[in-house]
Amino acid sequence: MPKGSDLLVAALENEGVDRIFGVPGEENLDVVESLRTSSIKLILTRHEQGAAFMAATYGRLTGKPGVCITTLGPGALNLTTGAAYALLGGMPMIMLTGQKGIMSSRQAKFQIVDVVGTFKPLTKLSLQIVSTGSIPTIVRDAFRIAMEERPGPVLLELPEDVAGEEAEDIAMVLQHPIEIPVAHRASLDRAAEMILKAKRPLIMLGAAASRPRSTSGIGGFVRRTQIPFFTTQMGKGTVAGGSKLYMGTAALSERDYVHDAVDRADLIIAIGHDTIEKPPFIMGPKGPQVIHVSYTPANVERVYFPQCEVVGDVGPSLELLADRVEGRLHNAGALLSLRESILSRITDRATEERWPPTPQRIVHDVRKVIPADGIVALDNGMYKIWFARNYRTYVANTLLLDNALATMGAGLPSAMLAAMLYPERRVLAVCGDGGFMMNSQEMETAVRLKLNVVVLILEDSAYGMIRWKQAADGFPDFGLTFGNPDFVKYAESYGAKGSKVESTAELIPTLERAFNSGGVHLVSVPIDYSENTRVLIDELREKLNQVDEPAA
Ligand SMILES: Cc1ncc(C[n+]2csc(CCOP(=O)(O)OP(=O)(O)O)c2C)c(N)n1
Ligand SMILES: [Mg+2]
Repeated sequence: MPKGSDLLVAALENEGVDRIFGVPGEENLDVVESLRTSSIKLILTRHEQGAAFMAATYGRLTGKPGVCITTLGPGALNLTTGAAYALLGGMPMIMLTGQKGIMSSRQAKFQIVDVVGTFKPLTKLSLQIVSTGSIPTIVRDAFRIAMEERPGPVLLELPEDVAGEEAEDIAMVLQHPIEIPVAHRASLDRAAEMILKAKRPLIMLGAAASRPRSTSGIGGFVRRTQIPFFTTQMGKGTVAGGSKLYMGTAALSERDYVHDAVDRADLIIAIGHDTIEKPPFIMGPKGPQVIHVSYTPANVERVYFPQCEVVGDVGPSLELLADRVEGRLHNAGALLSLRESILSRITDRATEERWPPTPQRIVHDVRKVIPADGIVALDNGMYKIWFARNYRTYVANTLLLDNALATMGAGLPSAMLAAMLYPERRVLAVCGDGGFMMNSQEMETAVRLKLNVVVLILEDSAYGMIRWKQAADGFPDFGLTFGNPDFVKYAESYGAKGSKVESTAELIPTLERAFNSGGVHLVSVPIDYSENTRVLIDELREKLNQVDEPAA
C-alpha cells in the first residue's frame, strides 16, 4: 500500500518534476524515502534560501514550477526571501514543507510556527495537506495556480503523520494543455486606432515579455510595425538588442539617455510591463499615452495608469494587433533618429584602460567573452544598473537580474540553475563582494554537482550601492565598508578554482581561461565606482540642464 509521501512524489512525477532542491528535516524523511525510488533527483543545497532561488529560477526559465523542500519551522522560514523573490518576479514555484504530526504529537510545540500563515502574504496559495486522499488533486491544483498568469509560488505543508500514513492508491489527475484567451476585438481595435494616430510611438518590453511563453510572438510585432523599442531591466533580450530598433534599457526611472526618446514619445506600447519593477518611466498628466499589453490588466499606480489595455495571450494578441496596423504606419520610425546618440553615450569609457576598471569596461569585457546565448546572472548591487543599462542581449533570458524583490544573494544560485539547465552554454554569475557572501556556501553544491560556472566578484570592500546613495544624499561616508576573504583561497577551499585579476587588460583573458578550464571558477576583480557619481549623477544632471535651457 502506498503512503502519503508516495502519493505526493507520484503526483510530482505526474507533473513532470525532474529535480527538487532543498534541505530535508526529520519531518520530511518519508518524502525523502519516496524520492529515493522515484525518477526525481534530490539536489541538496547548503541553505534553504539557495534552494528557493534555484527553484524559482527553474520556474522563470522553463515556465514550469521549480520545486523545493524543507523541514518545518526554521527550514521553512528560510524560504521566505525565495518566496518573495518568486512572488514579485512572477516565477512559478512549489515549496514543500514538513510539519509535526497533526493527529497527535509527542513533541508539544517544539519547532512549531504557523508556516502556512506566515506564507499567506508571500504566495498565491499556502495550504496544509490534511489527508492522503486529497494529495493528487491538491498537487495538480498547486501546479496550475503556480503556472497561471501571473505565475508565482505556492506552499504545501505535509505533516509527518499524513506523509507516513498508508493510503489508497488513488489515480493522478491528468494534465491537459490550457490556452490563454486572446484579447477582445474591441480592445484591439481601440489600440490599433491609437497606434495609427501616434506621431512618435515607442514600444516598451517589460518583465512579462520575458516569460518563456511570450518571447516568440513579440519579435514579430516589432518587426512588422518597425516601431523602435526600449526595455525595462527585466524585459531585456526578448527582442534582440542587436536589432536596429533597440533604443536602450531604462535602468533608471528618468533622465537617462534612453529617456530622451521616452520623453518625446506621444504613445508607449508597454508590452508585459509589471509594476513590481522599478518604474522605467514616470507617467504624468502631460506625458505620453500608454497602451498596456499583457496577460493581466494593468495595476493602476501613481506612475503608471494606461489609457488602453489589451489583455490576453501576448503573442497571439500582438499578431492580431499587427494585422490591423502593418503597412499603415507613417510615423513608426519617428524617434529612431535619437538612437545613435543614446547608444553612443552609453558605451562611453567602455574601453578605457584605467585600473581598477570602470563598470562600463567590465560590462564591455564580459559581453566579449559571453556568446549570444550565454547567460549572465546578476546578484544585486551597484553593477546591476550598469549591466542593465550597458549590456546588450540577443536572446531572451540571457541576462538574469532581479528588478522586483531586488534581493542580494540570488546571483550564484540562479547562475547554478542556469548551468544545470543549459550545460552547453557559458554561464557567468556577477556578484558584489557583499551579495556573493550571502549565499557563497552554495559553492560546495556547485562543486558537488560538477557544474560549469564562473563567478565574477566585483570587489569594493563595501555595500557599494548603499555607500553611493549615502554619498549622493550628502551623508558622510560611514558604516558600509567591510573586509573580504582571499577569494582565490576561498574558492580553492571548496575544491573550486580561483583567479585574481591584476590589471584591466587581464580581465578578458582571465575569464576566457576560467571558462575554458571548466568546473567552478571564482574570478575577483576590483571596480572603480567613482563612475557612479560621475555618470549617473553629475553627467545626467548636466544633461538635464542642457535640455532644460532651450525650453526655458
Ligand atoms: C538581502 C538584501 N539585503 C540588503 C539589501 C540592500 N542593498 C542593496 S544593494 C546593497 C549593497 C550590495 O553590495 P555588494 O553586493 O558588495 O555590491 P556593490 O553595490 O558593492 O557592487 C545592499 C546592502 C538588499 N537589496 N538585499
Ligand atoms: Mg561591494
